[in-house]
Amino acid sequence: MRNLTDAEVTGFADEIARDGVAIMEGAIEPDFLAEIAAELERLETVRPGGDIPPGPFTGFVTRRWFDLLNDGEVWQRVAIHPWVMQVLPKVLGDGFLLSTMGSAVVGDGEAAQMIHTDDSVYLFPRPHPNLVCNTMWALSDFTLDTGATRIVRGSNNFADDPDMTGKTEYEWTPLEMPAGSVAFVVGTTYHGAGHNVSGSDRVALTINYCNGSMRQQENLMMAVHPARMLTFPSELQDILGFRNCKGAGHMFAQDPRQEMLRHYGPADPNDPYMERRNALHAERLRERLASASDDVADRQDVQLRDSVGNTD
Ligand SMILES: O=C(O)CCC(=O)C(=O)O
Repeated sequence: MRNLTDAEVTGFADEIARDGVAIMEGAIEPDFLAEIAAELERLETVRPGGDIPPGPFTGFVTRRWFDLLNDGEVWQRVAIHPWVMQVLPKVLGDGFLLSTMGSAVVGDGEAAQMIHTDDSVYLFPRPHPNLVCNTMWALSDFTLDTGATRIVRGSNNFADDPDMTGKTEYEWTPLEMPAGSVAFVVGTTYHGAGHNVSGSDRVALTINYCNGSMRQQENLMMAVHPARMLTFPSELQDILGFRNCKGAGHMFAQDPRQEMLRHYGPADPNDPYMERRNALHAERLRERLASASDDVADRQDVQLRDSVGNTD
């Protein structure tokens, strides 16, 4: 794949600063897209229904798989997409990190998600520097009918965070883009998944990055066995947290990889836990279901029975 020109990188960064969003069409080459789609199909068989129980915010017929770096090798390439890696330093600064990787396969009939921002996970009042930049990967067409993300353009420059009571109507536009596109959605932009009335899945990924001074949303450093992480491409290791950011992230005031090699090396892609990980799927979801509120639990229970079998 060719690199973006400097003018293209600047163009995307300017658009993100102005509108809070920018679309790169043709960013996912057809073979790459097919590999990701096949991996999602595999996940549907090993962890049916996604990794989190259905709920009002995450969706009732939306499949979200996480901890993807412990799945197929393709996710390592998704995390360091060359165009994304070119644009992000202009949005988040040089020490940016991978924050969370998930699928967002929005099933037919899913209601629209509440309008929210992705940096609300950090309790900093506006205005603040960019803390988060999400990338929405369209593996199928994003249209109004398929539930394209609803975007409030320019809201990244609003003075306040969105009203999360659900009482405020925002003027949104659908993030329409053809399959194969990747859209940047900066963390301050008001947005939410749309209502899917298309009769089929809206297949997408949300690959989310943060400023290097922030804690990552998914606990990526603890999720992947250190010896396995040492087999990842160094660019991916960097954004997992091995690259120091202004002195944060060091071990003995040096790049942590040097000490990790002594402690855990040599690099080894095999993690015996992985054998059990998928098998524990139903147990994990059941435990979470037990702590869900009653109204949600009734709906979740039906979903869970469908996805992982009897919950009794
Ligand atoms: O799937 C989408 O269109 C947006 C998803 C999203 O914003 C979220 O889950 O936080």
